[in-house]
Amino acid sequence: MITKERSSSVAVRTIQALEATETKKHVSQLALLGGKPAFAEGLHVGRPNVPRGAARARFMKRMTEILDRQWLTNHGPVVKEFEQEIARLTGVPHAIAVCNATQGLQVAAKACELTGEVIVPAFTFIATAHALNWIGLQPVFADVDSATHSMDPRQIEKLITPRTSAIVATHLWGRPCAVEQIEKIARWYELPVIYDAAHAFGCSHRGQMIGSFGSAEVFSFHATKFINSGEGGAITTNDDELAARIRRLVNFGFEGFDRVVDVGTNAKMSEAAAAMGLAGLEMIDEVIEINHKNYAAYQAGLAGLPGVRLLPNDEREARNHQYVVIEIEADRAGLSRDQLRDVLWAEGIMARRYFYPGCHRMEPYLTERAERHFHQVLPVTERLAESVLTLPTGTSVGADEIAVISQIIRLALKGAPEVILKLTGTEHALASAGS
Ligand code: T4K
Repeated sequence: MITKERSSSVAVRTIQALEATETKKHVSQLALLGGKPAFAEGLHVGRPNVPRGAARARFMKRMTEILDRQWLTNHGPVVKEFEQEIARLTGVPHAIAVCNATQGLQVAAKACELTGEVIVPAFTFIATAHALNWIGLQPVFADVDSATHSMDPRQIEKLITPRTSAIVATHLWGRPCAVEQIEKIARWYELPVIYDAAHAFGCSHRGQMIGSFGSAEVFSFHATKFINSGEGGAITTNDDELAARIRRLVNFGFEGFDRVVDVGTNAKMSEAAAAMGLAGLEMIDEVIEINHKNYAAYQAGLAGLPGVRLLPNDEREARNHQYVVIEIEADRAGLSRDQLRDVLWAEGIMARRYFYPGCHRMEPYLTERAERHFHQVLPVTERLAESVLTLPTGTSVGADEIAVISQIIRLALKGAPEVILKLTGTEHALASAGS
């Protein structure tokens, strides 16, 4: 295995795969079957894009200024600058920085005065549902659309009851959900829509930036997001009154000194986090370009593989390409998603089965549904939970690593019977894999 550091202004890549590219030509060389792992150090989904070179120097300078100023949080100048940049890039009048998107969703829900039930997609990160549950709301799960992986608008109406107070839809993988259809239903039933836009910073829908839809949208700048502030997020809105309320709620309900007018929380972003976020924004075009190239490399590497579907991206729209998502159709691929994941993990390719097993199958929702004898069928969520795998991208990987990953997937599918035999330890597997 070769380990060689290479860096540009943002790329933080460890080229560890060259030998593997040259040598992994036969199934028996797969690490699962006794070969050497391709990536000794591990390739992760969600490896942070950290500032390098000039961007790092500017980040360090900002940190020094923060320390010298002795103003560390509570809407300091760096947070204000970060908010202005978010507002500018999303084209909204109001962006309120928060400590993470989970709190952001809670604050947005409180600001919109949600009560009772809220319709959410079942196939999303658990934070979408938990954020609402945490403030006493009941998430009601809607199935998602096969093509977009986001909430299927056709499933919404049948879930609306007199207790429904809102729709919270996710733009999963940074691909916009069915905004028009969802908002049409919401208007008819006079429900606010909040978007969980945790994945969708820098993305557009019909030429309009995500951030400007619904009552409010909530971004995440967690370490694993393509723009990160360590922990962090932002709520964006076009609504002046709602923005003023959100600002109060983020800061304990204060309106000026000594005057509390609302039950608020502490969801403020710190100056250090904002400095990291600004460093990310300075690199945004470069990071998106790297992600886009990585996506194209996967497209080429995985082309023609039966049963492997790389989720397409609409090239006419702005996309951040921060998630590379494949669906494995086990019958055609010869391996199930989980079997392929086992092959990849053995190689140090830490592909993730986001968002298995679906929110409705996690606690407390699983037990609640069983207790209510609520046997709602969510066929698309169930299928995606068994078939989706996200692959490493970002500034830590490049064409060399992606060629190796693709070749390993190719070899694994070619040698499916041996892989299954190894994983299950039964001769029977060979027969069933061949059928
Ligand atoms: N809504 C949606 C749709 C979301 O996806 C999320 C978060 C939220 C809301 C809530 O946003 P925040 O409240 O977090 O702002 C990760 C993230 O923690 C989470 O933010 C993210 N979505 C979710 C999709 O992924 P895990 O449990 O997969 O994280 P973890 O610790 O396994 O990290 C993923 C990989 O990243 C690791 O294998 C290694 C790498 N990593 C991670 C960190 C934190 C690093 O290399 N360095 C790091 O510092 O949830």
